[in-house]
Amino acid sequence: MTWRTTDRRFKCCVVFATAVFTYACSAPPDPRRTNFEIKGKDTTAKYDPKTGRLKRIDTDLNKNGRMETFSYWDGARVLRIEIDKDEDGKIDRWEHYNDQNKVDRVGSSSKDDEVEDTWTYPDERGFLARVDSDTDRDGTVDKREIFVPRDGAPDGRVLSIVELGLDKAGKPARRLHYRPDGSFEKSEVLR
Ligand SMILES: [Ca+2]
Ligand SMILES: [Ca+2]
Ligand SMILES: [Ca+2]
Repeated sequence: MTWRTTDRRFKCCVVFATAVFTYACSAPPDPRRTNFEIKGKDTTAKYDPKTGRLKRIDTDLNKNGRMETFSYWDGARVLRIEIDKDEDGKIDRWEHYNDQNKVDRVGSSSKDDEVEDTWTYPDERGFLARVDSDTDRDGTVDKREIFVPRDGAPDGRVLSIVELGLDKAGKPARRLHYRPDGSFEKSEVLR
């Protein structure tokens, strides 16, 4: 997934996070009385039997009778939200959260086979900042795209740098630079 220019924001995460946080923070029935699972109409919440802490919420967000959104929790902290957007039984979006319950990165699968190989990072304002890819799917990110604000459009983003051949330490073999208008500027060979 590559955007040369984009206005994309991470709005959907915010909407969903608000919905599940509202759920997580409202006082559920005592989970010890419900075998550590509480079923609602569109939501099932599961609790750790040992600690009683919230572990997971399954949600039918679009209310069509099928759960497609699965969030993983440690008490009031959301760790990860997995979403099967097209409801084909395979997860296609992984939202990873930091310790402030904010989106750190969003994972996706380029082959739609439930293997995360692309991660999109927002900046502090929620705009696209970076895309990391594991193009050969060996478990190590090998490509990085960096986006910057577009000239004259503070809410727009444009691709600025592409790093290729990243090693395990994250050092690139090549770096491509793009001008603010999106045109190619130069290529550096780094090793
Ligand atoms: Ca659904
Ligand atoms: Ca799917
Ligand atoms: Ca790789």
